[in-house]
Amino acid sequence: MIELLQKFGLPLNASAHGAEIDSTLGWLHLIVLLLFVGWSAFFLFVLWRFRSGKNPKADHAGVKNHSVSLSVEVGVAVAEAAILILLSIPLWAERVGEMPTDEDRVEVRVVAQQFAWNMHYPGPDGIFGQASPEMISQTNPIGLDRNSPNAADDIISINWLYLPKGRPAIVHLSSMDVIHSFALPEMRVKQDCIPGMSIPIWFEPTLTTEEMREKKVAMGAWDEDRKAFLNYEIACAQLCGLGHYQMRGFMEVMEPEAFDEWVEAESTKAQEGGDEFGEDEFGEFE
Ligand SMILES: [Cu+2]
Repeated sequence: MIELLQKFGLPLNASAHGAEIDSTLGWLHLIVLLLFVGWSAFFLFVLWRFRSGKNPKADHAGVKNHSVSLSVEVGVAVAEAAILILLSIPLWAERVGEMPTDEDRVEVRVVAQQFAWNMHYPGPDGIFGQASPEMISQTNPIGLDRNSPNAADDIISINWLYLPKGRPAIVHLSSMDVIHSFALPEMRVKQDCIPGMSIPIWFEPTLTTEEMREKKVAMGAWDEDRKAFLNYEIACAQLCGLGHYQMRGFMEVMEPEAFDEWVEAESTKAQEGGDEFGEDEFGEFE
């Protein structure tokens, strides 16, 4: 079933909880397919049963026995309620309930704006520095106050999210202007970013960017333009303005050791007063 969905464009799964989402998606498609076949058969039956050749005069009384139609309707409602109550709600509750408290979890703030994704890491101390709207400028898109406590080692990046493989990632989503939606197709993650709210989501990447590329090559999908995989992408899944189409970010999933090194290096760079939004950052984005 999942292979079939992949043939129709479902991206490969690269997160720990993704298989559950895919199986729910599979059941959903199966049940909707059954409904489609059932209703189509009923439609054809009605066309034949009430054809004008057999029914030259309209019958204004119509059907008198409703027991068959009632049981079909109840059956459909029960099936749909089962998808919602037994499959979807438990899965959803698991995602939005308790956030993981593992020692090795990674927390990031992602601040959406027209039309970019701003990433804010707490740095090696694990505590976010203060950000305030008054501090926002061309070079400081989230308004981070470098002089506030715990802010000196914070890391900021634009349109590139870096995460380690095999460790839970908690992303705190917010927006600076309108409603955006943070979508990571391979992670089976999609959540609206709403102005005035900080919404946490969490997932655990299971394949590094490099492993995903290798998997795609092994599948023989590399040469087909549509399926070629260069990077995990962040899509804005909510029409958010004229530049909505440009709101495309990237995610790099690294080995945990490489990620720790990256945090160390970027944090040092920030503390030495290096401009995080130097040419290389924009160069990569181009
Ligand atoms: Cu957007």
